[in-house]
Amino acid sequence: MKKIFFYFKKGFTLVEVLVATGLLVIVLAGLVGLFVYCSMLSELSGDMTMVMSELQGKWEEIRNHDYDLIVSDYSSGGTPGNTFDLTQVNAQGVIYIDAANPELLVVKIVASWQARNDRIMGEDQNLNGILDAGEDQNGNGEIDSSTSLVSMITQR
Ligand SMILES: [Ca+2]
Ligand SMILES: [Ca+2]
Repeated sequence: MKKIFFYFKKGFTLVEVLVATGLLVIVLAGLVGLFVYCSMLSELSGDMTMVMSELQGKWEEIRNHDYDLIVSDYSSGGTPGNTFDLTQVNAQGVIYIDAANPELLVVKIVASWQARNDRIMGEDQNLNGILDAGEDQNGNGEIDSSTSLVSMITQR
Protein backbone atom coordinates (compact mmCIF):
# COMPACT_ATOMS: atom_id res chain seq x y z
CA MET A 1 0.00 0.00 0.00
CA LYS A 2 1.31 3.40 -1.00
CA LYS A 3 1.75 6.03 1.63
CA ILE A 4 0.29 9.40 0.75
CA PHE A 5 2.04 12.45 2.08
CA PHE A 6 0.26 15.74 2.33
CA TYR A 7 2.32 18.83 2.32
CA PHE A 8 0.89 21.66 4.34
CA LYS A 9 2.41 25.06 3.93
CA LYS A 10 3.04 26.62 7.31
CA GLY A 11 2.42 30.29 6.24
CA PHE A 12 3.11 32.94 3.64
CA THR A 13 6.48 33.99 2.39
CA LEU A 14 7.61 37.57 2.94
CA VAL A 15 7.17 38.36 -0.76
CA GLU A 16 3.56 37.14 -0.70
CA VAL A 17 2.78 39.27 2.34
CA LEU A 18 4.38 42.33 0.74
CA VAL A 19 2.46 41.86 -2.51
CA ALA A 20 -0.83 41.38 -0.65
CA THR A 21 -0.18 44.47 1.52
CA GLY A 22 0.72 46.50 -1.56
CA LEU A 23 -2.53 45.51 -3.28
CA LEU A 24 -4.53 46.30 -0.16
CA VAL A 25 -2.96 49.77 0.08
CA ILE A 26 -3.76 50.51 -3.58
CA VAL A 27 -7.39 49.40 -3.18
CA LEU A 28 -7.81 51.40 0.06
CA ALA A 29 -6.28 54.54 -1.48
CA GLY A 30 -8.77 54.24 -4.35
CA LEU A 31 -11.67 53.87 -1.94
CA VAL A 32 -10.59 56.88 0.13
CA GLY A 33 -10.31 58.96 -3.07
CA LEU A 34 -13.77 57.87 -4.13
CA PHE A 35 -15.17 58.72 -0.71
CA VAL A 36 -13.64 62.22 -0.77
CA TYR A 37 -14.97 62.81 -4.29
CA CYS A 38 -18.46 61.64 -3.33
CA SER A 39 -18.58 63.88 -0.25
CA MET A 40 -17.49 66.87 -2.37
CA LEU A 41 -20.25 66.12 -4.87
CA SER A 42 -22.75 65.78 -2.07
CA GLU A 43 -21.73 69.17 -0.56
CA LEU A 44 -21.95 70.81 -3.98
CA SER A 45 -25.37 69.36 -4.58
CA GLY A 46 -26.55 70.51 -1.12
CA ASP A 47 -25.29 74.05 -1.80
CA MET A 48 -26.95 74.10 -5.22
CA THR A 49 -30.25 73.09 -3.64
CA MET A 50 -29.97 75.95 -1.11
CA VAL A 51 -29.11 78.46 -3.86
CA MET A 52 -31.99 77.29 -6.05
CA SER A 53 -34.47 77.53 -3.20
CA GLU A 54 -33.37 81.13 -2.54
CA LEU A 55 -33.77 81.94 -6.25
CA GLN A 56 -37.23 80.42 -6.07
CA GLY A 57 -38.00 82.71 -3.11
CA LYS A 58 -36.82 85.75 -5.09
CA TRP A 59 -38.98 84.67 -8.01
CA GLU A 60 -42.04 84.48 -5.71
CA GLU A 61 -41.21 87.96 -4.39
CA ILE A 62 -41.05 89.42 -7.92
CA ARG A 63 -44.20 87.61 -8.99
CA ASN A 64 -46.08 89.09 -6.03
CA HIS A 65 -44.76 92.59 -6.74
CA ASP A 66 -47.02 95.18 -8.38
CA TYR A 67 -46.83 94.17 -12.06
CA ASP A 68 -46.50 97.71 -13.37
CA LEU A 69 -43.52 98.39 -11.10
CA ILE A 70 -41.58 95.15 -11.65
CA VAL A 71 -39.43 96.47 -14.50
CA SER A 72 -38.49 99.75 -12.78
CA ASP A 73 -38.12 98.36 -9.24
CA TYR A 74 -36.06 95.30 -10.18
CA SER A 75 -33.71 97.11 -12.54
CA SER A 76 -30.41 98.78 -11.72
CA GLY A 77 -31.09 101.88 -9.62
CA GLY A 78 -34.54 100.71 -8.55
CA THR A 79 -35.59 99.47 -5.12
CA PRO A 80 -34.92 96.62 -4.35
CA GLY A 81 -32.81 96.72 -7.53
CA ASN A 82 -31.42 94.11 -9.87
CA THR A 83 -28.95 92.49 -7.46
CA PHE A 84 -29.41 90.72 -4.13
CA ASP A 85 -27.38 88.76 -1.59
CA LEU A 86 -28.25 85.21 -0.66
CA THR A 87 -28.51 84.35 3.01
CA GLN A 88 -27.29 80.75 3.26
CA VAL A 89 -24.39 80.78 0.80
CA ASN A 90 -21.80 83.43 -0.06
CA ALA A 91 -23.45 84.43 -3.29
CA GLN A 92 -24.57 87.27 -5.49
CA GLY A 93 -27.87 87.15 -7.29
CA VAL A 94 -28.67 89.15 -10.41
CA ILE A 95 -32.05 89.73 -12.04
CA TYR A 96 -32.59 90.32 -15.75
CA ILE A 97 -36.01 91.32 -16.99
CA ASP A 98 -36.85 91.23 -20.67
CA ALA A 99 -39.83 93.54 -21.19
CA ALA A 100 -39.86 93.42 -25.01
CA ASN A 101 -43.46 92.29 -24.65
CA PRO A 102 -44.92 94.49 -21.88
CA GLU A 103 -47.65 91.95 -21.20
CA LEU A 104 -45.25 89.08 -20.74
CA LEU A 105 -42.11 89.74 -18.75
CA VAL A 106 -39.31 87.22 -19.05
CA VAL A 107 -37.48 87.13 -15.74
CA LYS A 108 -34.07 85.51 -15.43
CA ILE A 109 -32.59 85.17 -11.95
CA VAL A 110 -28.96 84.07 -11.73
CA ALA A 111 -26.76 83.31 -8.74
CA SER A 112 -22.98 83.11 -8.76
CA TRP A 113 -21.69 81.63 -5.52
CA GLN A 114 -18.70 80.35 -3.62
CA ALA A 115 -18.55 76.61 -3.16
CA ARG A 116 -16.86 75.15 -0.07
CA ASN A 117 -13.65 74.45 -1.97
CA ASP A 118 -13.57 78.25 -2.63
CA ARG A 119 -14.36 77.76 -6.29
CA ILE A 120 -16.80 80.34 -7.67
CA MET A 121 -19.72 78.81 -9.50
CA GLY A 122 -21.11 81.10 -12.20
CA GLU A 123 -19.65 83.84 -14.38
CA ASP A 124 -19.59 86.58 -11.72
CA GLN A 125 -16.17 85.51 -10.42
CA ASN A 126 -15.80 88.41 -7.94
CA LEU A 127 -19.43 88.21 -6.76
CA ASN A 128 -20.13 91.93 -7.31
CA GLY A 129 -23.26 91.54 -9.44
CA ILE A 130 -21.57 93.22 -12.42
CA LEU A 131 -20.23 91.60 -15.56
CA ASP A 132 -16.56 92.61 -15.41
CA ALA A 133 -14.02 92.23 -18.22
CA GLY A 134 -13.27 88.58 -18.85
CA GLU A 135 -16.25 87.27 -16.89
CA ASP A 136 -18.64 86.76 -19.78
CA GLN A 137 -17.59 83.23 -20.77
CA ASN A 138 -20.36 82.71 -23.35
CA GLY A 139 -20.31 86.30 -24.65
CA ASN A 140 -24.04 87.01 -24.26
CA GLY A 141 -23.60 90.22 -22.25
CA GLU A 142 -25.24 88.75 -19.14
CA ILE A 143 -24.03 86.89 -16.07
CA ASP A 144 -24.79 83.19 -16.37
CA SER A 145 -24.53 80.33 -13.93
CA SER A 146 -25.59 76.70 -13.63
CA THR A 147 -27.85 77.95 -10.84
CA SER A 148 -30.34 80.16 -12.62
CA LEU A 149 -34.04 80.35 -13.08
CA VAL A 150 -35.93 81.70 -16.07
CA SER A 151 -39.65 82.22 -15.95
CA MET A 152 -42.36 84.44 -17.32
CA ILE A 153 -44.81 86.73 -15.55
CA THR A 154 -48.04 87.92 -17.10
CA GLN A 155 -50.25 90.70 -15.90
CA ARG A 156 -52.99 89.32 -13.68
CA1 LIG B 1 -18.18 90.61 -11.52
CA1 LIG C 1 -22.69 85.26 -20.05
